[in-house]
Amino acid sequence: MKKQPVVAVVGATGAVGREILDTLARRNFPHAEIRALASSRSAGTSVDFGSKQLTVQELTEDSFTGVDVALFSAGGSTSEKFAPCAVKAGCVVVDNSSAWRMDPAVPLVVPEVNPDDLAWHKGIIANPNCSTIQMVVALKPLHDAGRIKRVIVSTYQAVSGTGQKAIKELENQVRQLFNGQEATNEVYPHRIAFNCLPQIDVFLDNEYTKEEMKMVLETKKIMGDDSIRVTATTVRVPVFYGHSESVNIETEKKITPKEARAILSQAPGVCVLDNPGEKIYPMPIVAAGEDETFVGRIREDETIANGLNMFIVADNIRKGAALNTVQIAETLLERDLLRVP
Ligand code: NAP
Ligand code: 3JN
Repeated sequence: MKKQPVVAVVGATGAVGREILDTLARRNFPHAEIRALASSRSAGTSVDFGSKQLTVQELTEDSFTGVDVALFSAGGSTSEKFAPCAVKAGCVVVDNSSAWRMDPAVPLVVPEVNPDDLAWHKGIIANPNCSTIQMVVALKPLHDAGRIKRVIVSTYQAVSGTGQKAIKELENQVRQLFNGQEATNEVYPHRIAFNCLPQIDVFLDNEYTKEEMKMVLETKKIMGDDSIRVTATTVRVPVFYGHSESVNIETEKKITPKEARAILSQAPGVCVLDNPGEKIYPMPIVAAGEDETFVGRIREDETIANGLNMFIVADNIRKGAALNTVQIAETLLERDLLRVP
């Protein structure tokens, strides 16, 4: 593509959509026009794009005329309905929802891990779940070094992963409790302030949540290795920005903690923060507002021959959603793949 692309942001008023606009502006994404789209509820309002303001337009089937790339973050049902319209109009879609992630005809991409999968896109590229993204950014270089056989992950996920309403719910509950009032909840099934909820998304027939199964299935697809066994427990915690993960891996070939630190220090998108003596390790307050995936507390799992434990933290709205989406669009542009085959 020689001309500068016309870009549409679908869900531009949401937590992820606003961060996509900020990321496009911050990284000087080449563009002839940026179109901010959302539902009729917010049509006519404005959103920030760098120092400019964009007027939000209502998303309709005709919104994609003349658009080269559309970055979707307006939920799965919106993606299911409108992504095919966009592709029909000749627009490449990068979709943040789970609607297309496990479709065998749709690449599921983390640019640091499997950028070559972009080559076989047919118009839609799926952005993985935030918890999966930060885990595979850290695990891929270790898989390449020693082949990961099994992953056990427990997450500590921020409320921003649920969107604007959940951010407000935590704020309100903290205010209510400090004022001696009862905390009210609408978004989550229980109080989130000063609590942890071992439920993210709905429960499935196998007693795992949908979020847990997203981590299991998406990890295998992105790493291109169905034989990796993954089991997950996903937990919502009263943190605003930054998902944390306790990750245990078993590898075929031994990797010592020192070797893991050296490998991860060279890995794209990873920042090793691992100096326990100085109380240096990843935390949400370190990762919030940053692009990198932070890894620390790297240590041997002494219960098995080839095991490692680590703690992985990233900004779920940045690397977990907006940044990864924009990096996909940047890679499509660099590789001249910004067209529907
Ligand atoms: P949010 O803050 O609630 O924002 C939702 C956005 O979607 C708003 O812009 C909203 O527009 C728009 N929208 C909703 N229904 C629409 C419709 N029928 N037509 C057009 N626009 C519509 O949620 P969020 O946190 O930004 O998340 C949005 C979606 O992104 C999620 O549902 C999920 O699929 C995806 N997501 C992915 C990850 C990840 O792990 N990669 C993380 C978070 C979110 P209005 O202002 O007009 O209501
Ligand atoms: O809860 C989180 O921390 C991440 C949430 C992601 C999310 C929220 C609503 C719908 C998703 C997702 O990306 O998997 C979806 C969805 O299924 O599209």
